[in-house]
Amino acid sequence: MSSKPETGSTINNPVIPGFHPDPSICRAGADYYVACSSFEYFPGVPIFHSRDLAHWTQIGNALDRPSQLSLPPDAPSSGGIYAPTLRYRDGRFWLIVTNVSGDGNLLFTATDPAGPWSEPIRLPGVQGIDPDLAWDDDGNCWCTTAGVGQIRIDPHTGETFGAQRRIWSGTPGAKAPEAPHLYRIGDYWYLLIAEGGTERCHGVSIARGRTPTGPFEPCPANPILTHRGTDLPIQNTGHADLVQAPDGSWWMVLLGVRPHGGSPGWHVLGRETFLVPVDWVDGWPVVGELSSVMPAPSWPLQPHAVVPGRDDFDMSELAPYWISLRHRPPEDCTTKERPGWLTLHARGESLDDTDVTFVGRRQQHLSCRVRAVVDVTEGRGGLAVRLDEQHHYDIEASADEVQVRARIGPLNAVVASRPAPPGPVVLRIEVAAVQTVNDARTGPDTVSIGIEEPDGTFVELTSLDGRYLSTEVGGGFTGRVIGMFASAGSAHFDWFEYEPLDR
Ligand code: 6LW
Repeated sequence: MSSKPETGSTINNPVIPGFHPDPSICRAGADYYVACSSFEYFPGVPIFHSRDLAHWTQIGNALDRPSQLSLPPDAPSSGGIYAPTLRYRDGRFWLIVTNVSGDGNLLFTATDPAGPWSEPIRLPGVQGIDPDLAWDDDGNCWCTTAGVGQIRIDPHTGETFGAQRRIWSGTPGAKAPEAPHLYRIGDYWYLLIAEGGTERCHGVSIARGRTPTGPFEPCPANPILTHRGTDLPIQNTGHADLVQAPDGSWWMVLLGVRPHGGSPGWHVLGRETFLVPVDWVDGWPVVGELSSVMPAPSWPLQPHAVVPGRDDFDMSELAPYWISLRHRPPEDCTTKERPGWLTLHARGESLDDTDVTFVGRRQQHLSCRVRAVVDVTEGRGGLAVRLDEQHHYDIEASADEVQVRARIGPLNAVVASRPAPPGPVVLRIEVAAVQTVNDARTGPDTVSIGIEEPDGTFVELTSLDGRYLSTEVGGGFTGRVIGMFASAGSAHFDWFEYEPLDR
C-alpha cells in the first residue's frame, strides 16, 4: 500500500510497508501470494496478492476465526503468531505457522488464499518455530524448523515420523539459525536460513545438499545477503524466501527495517517486506542490491491498487487491513448497530489493558496523518498509536473532556487536556519523520496529537517524541498500529482517514 503508484522502470521498497515481517512467498501460475506473521493481532496472518511482485494487495487474513487463532488475554504482545510458510502444491495452498501463545505449530489449507482457510491441523510432534514445508519426489513432506531441525510429517493429519533431527547449524559462531526454507532447484536441495538474530546483525545464508535431509554444504559466500555493519537505510535484513517467476528469473522477499533519526536509529514501522532480485552463479544464488528504489522487473507492472485512505464504515464487514488485539468479539465491534458508523463497546479501560476494544491499521509510512470522528455521548474512546500495552500515545474523548495520555514503560500520564467541543469530535494524529539530524540524539519522528475545530483548524494538544514508540525502545517483533478504541461504554466512529505524507 505505497502512497503513490510506481511508474516507469523503478519500484519502491518495501513492497509491503508497515509491520509485515517474516514474509513467505509462493506462486500459482501468474499469481504470487505472500503471508506474514501477525503476533498478538486478530485476525492473523495477512495474505497479499500480486501479479508483478512489485504491487501487492491484501486479500484477506488466513486466521480469521477463533477456532483457528486462539490468543488468551495473557498472550503477550509480540507473542502469538510467529513466522509462516506459504506454499502451493497440486492446486492447494498450504500454510504452516507457530502460535507461541497457543497450540504451537499449526497447518492450514485453502483452495483460495483469500480464504476461507481450513481448521488447524495440529503438529504436536513438531518442535520449534519458523516451520517450513517441502515435498520430495516421492511425495514425502519435510517440515524444517529453526535450529535447523527437520522431521517428516503427514500434512493431512499432522502425524510425524521418526525423530526431529538437526540438519544444519548455520555459520559457526552466528546466532539464531532460523527461518529455514527448503527448495529443490536443479540437482540440489537448497536450505535458506536467517542467522545473526533479527536485529542489526541479521543476515541470509544458504547451504545445499543432494537430498532433502542433507548433508548440506554451506555457500562459500555466506551470508548471501546482509546489511550488518553498513550505513545503508535498510537494516536488519533477513528472514527471506525465494520464488521463481514464470520467465525463469528468481526473486527474494525478506524482512528489513528503516531506522530513522540519530544514533542508534529507531524503526517505528516494524519489520517490513522487501523485494530483491537473485541470480544463480555456479549453482549458488547471488542476491542483487537491495535498495529503497529498485529497477522494476522486466515484465509490465500491474496497476497499483492503492488502498483508500478513508473508511466510512458503510460495509457490513471490516476491510482485511483492520486488526484488533487477540480477539474481536462481533458484539463489541460492529458496523451493524449504527449504519455508517463503527461502534466499539468497551472491554478494557485503556490501551494498557490486553483486551481493550481496539481496531487499528498498521502505520505504513514514516510520515502520515490520521483523522477520525468519534461520538462519545455513550462512553469514552478515541485514537491511539500503539506499539504494545506499555508503549502507546492516546487521545481519548469523553462527553466533557479530551485528554492525551502517554504510556512509556513505567510512566503513564495525562500530558494534555481541554474541554470537549459539543457533538462528535474530529481527532487527529500527525506523525512527522525527522528530515535532518543535527544531533545524534534526534529521535525518528514527532507525534502531534489534537482535535479539529468545526472549520477544520487543527488544535494541537501536544507533540511527543516518537522514539518511545519504536522497537529500539519498546522491544518486540511488531510495529506501530494506529487505531480506534473504546475505553468506557460505547464509542461510535463515523469515519477514519489515513493519509500518507512521505516525501
Ligand atoms: C521469527 C524468527 C524471527 O519467528 O523473528 O526474523 C521471529 N526472525 O524467524 C518473530 O518474527
